[in-house]
Amino acid sequence: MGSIAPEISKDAVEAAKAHLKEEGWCVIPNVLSEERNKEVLDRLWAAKEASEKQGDPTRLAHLDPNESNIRVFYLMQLDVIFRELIQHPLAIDMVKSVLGENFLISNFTANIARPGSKSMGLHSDMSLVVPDPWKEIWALNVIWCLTDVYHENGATLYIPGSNKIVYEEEVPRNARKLLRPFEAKAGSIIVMDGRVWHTSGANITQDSDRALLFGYYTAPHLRQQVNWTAKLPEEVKNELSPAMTDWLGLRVNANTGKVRKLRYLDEEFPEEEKATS
Ligand SMILES: O=C(O)CCC(=O)C(=O)O
Repeated sequence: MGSIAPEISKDAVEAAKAHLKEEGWCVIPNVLSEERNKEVLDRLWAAKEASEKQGDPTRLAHLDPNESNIRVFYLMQLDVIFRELIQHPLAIDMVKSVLGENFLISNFTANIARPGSKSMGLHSDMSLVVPDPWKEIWALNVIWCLTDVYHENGATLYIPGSNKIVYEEEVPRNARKLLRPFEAKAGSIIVMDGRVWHTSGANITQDSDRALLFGYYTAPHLRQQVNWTAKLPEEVKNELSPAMTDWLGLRVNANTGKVRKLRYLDEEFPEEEKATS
């Protein structure tokens, strides 16, 4: 395999990992060229049409307060370009730096916040898939910025320091006042620890879309948000690499021996020790 991201220095990647570890997030600019970014954005709009055509809605009223948010839920089923992005070497390197070698791809979705869109519910991504306490990072998002992202066009809003929240009751009652935008240029990725409390911002511009893709990766003992075995067509499954087959949880075995390695009783607790205890 070539270098992880030729256009980004090793030092910049290491600095980003350190920031992610401490603050719960980092921004890495220039991951996609202008040309590639435009291609992905164009294909996102095509995926939106394809999603609606096959009966998967692009608006969910329980998620977003009005029709100005466009959601595309099954990106990896819709276009190979999204299967390429979800396994981008830099994204995978960031994921492994937090979750280790074993992880699953839980979901890969888009949220285009068009002018007039408003905030969804405040949440951390871990709080959606596992109850508290959240003592370890078992999930993270790699967010692809397909447009410039800034406060006025609905940048994701997060609570600084909320990656340290362990119990739901610690979420501050004045959360609204604490929210800050993740701002980044088109072509950047934002990596967000699954414990960070956040929401989508309101897009108060007249004519500027905010398009983000959310690649959601989790520890292998957490059930994925999508059952990819059911959702991916056979021809797509057949062309996946062995690594993608693992990451999508498509093999027969699922949650086996990923957290604790079993050792025979006689090896771990030999008879002599049993007799003396
Ligand atoms: O669109 C955003 O800024 C946030 C979306 C989000 O957090 C979600 O869909 O879970």
